[in-house]
Amino acid sequence: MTDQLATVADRIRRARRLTVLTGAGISAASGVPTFRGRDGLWRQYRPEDLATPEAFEQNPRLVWEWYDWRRGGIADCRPNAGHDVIAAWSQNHPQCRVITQNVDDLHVRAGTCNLTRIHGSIWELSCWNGCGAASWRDERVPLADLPPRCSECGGLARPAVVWFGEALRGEDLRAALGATSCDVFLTVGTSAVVSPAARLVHDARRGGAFTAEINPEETPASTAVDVAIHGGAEAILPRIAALI
Ligand code: BV8
Repeated sequence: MTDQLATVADRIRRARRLTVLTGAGISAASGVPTFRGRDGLWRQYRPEDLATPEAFEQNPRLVWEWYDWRRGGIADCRPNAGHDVIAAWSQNHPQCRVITQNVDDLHVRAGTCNLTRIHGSIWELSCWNGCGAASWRDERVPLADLPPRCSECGGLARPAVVWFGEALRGEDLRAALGATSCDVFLTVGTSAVVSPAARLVHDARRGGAFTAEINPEETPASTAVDVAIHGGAEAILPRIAALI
């Protein structure tokens, strides 16, 4: 593994453009449950049954109870050493872009620059009726009212996240696709099963990027990347940073 770390560090040192894609695994060490891990959210609830517009249409209170429960579990979580390394690269590396699938905002709390949250934020809400109100931030746990209301039209508010079956916001998708034009593409802590995020590492590789994965487990991306490092992001990223 030491050779792998040295290779990745050397590539990052020489890279003009660095892109980092993260998934739920980067927040695991912070205590945020992953989606598909042993203690993941999928165990207690089936997110593909709840994180959808259909589920919200049918039972907004149940979906909000699930999000309120998740928000309560995330509220006291803090960025870990993996978030901090990525934040430092985003601040110091000339062209470092960070694309996250996570909605926990731990990259935001870590001070990450050039960050695109392609699935939105669990701390932001928007109007379900689409009355035109801009999305707003509400970090109260628990929320005062379930389901919360839009302050503009009084209608239902929804979590400002991208649900399964919903399109990503245009500007986020463009930013993510643009970030695949890079010299080094790191995919960190994602099971690489949710599209379009799972496609990005392949787009980067086709564009000539050096690609590396950091994950304790094998994923569908492991055989496609140049280097697959088996380990936790909170341990591996500081070791790579120390070699740059
Ligand atoms: C779209 C926000 C098109 C909500 C999320 C069949 C039916 C219906 C849809 C589809 C289908 N087949 C494909 C689709 C498309 C679908 C999809 O990909 N589904 C999957 C399940 C097959 N995608 C979509 O619907 C997307 N939209 O395609 O739009 C379109 C176009 C026009 C018009 C309409 C539609 C939207 C997808 C966004 C869904 N929203 N989140 C919420 O959070 O409540 S996705 C959700 O999964 C999270 O954002 C999460 O980040 C994401 C991906 O999961 P991971 O991050 O990878 O997490 P996971 O637990 O899976 O893995 C964790 C990894 O970490 C593991 O590998 C583990 O080993 C590793 N790990 C653990 N510890 C560590 C670690 N790694 C490093 N260090 C550690 N310490």
